Amino acid sequence: MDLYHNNMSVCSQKVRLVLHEKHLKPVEHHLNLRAGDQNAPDYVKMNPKAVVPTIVDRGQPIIESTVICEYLDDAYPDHPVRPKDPIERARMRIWTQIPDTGLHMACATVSFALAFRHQFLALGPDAIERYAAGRPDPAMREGFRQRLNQGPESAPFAAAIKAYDKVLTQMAHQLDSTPWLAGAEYSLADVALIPYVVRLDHLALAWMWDGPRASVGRWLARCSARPNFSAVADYIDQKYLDLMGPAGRDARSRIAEILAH
Ligand SMILES: N[C@@H](CCC(=O)N[C@@H](CS)C(=O)NCC(=O)O)C(=O)O
Repeated sequence: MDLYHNNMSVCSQKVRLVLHEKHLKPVEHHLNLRAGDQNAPDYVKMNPKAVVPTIVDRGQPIIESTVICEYLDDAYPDHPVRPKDPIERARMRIWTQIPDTGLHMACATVSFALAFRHQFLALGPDAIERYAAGRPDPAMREGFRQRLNQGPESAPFAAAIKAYDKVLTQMAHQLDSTPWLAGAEYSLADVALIPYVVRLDHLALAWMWDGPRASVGRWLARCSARPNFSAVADYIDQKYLDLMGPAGRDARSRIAEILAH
């Protein structure tokens, strides 16, 4: 099996969490997303949206992290990551949809506004243009250009913080009564949400689950103590943390203001 991924990408973290849980060791191909490796024509043939991750197994490329995670559990059933109980499995799927129906975009918007756009802006206008031109789809090019101008004062940032906040409330509600998101067992529900909560932590925004949502912090501690968390911890790029932590700390009062309205 081959894995095309990026060390800090949330969707790659999801897939690696499942691979590590199952003790599967694919050949890893690390893509530098700032250099535009994901736009290379050979990669776009496998993943037409030019995003990571992609796995190639049995000669077939498989894309979309949620689909990949379920594929891995179908193809490699040892160390299952889906509850047997149909009710819990349905609940698991409600959680795994959450990134795909809004949280992933919210995470990208928040991460870009606070930190990632500064990485691009530091590259200078020529490199930015080369990167934008390499995106395979005009809507993606436009979205990327817009994001470069959207800082923490922008309306999309406020909407993204509110979307994140809503998910944290939903998580706390569930985790007040069960140890894991789908119920009694660790599952793809937890895998789907871990990277998004870790991202807030990397942005020094863990205060968002202080107080009535403290069950989210206890859940994150339980997730981090599991051996498969090496799929996140062993791939951390310190340069990203050095950028994200201070940026998130600087935005605390702006975020508190958004959440107060
Ligand atoms: N729905 C896709 C989203 C994949 C995605 O957006 N990946 C990001 C990293 S987490 C990416 O490759 N971004 C590259 C870019 O924006 O240029 C999935 O779940 O696999």
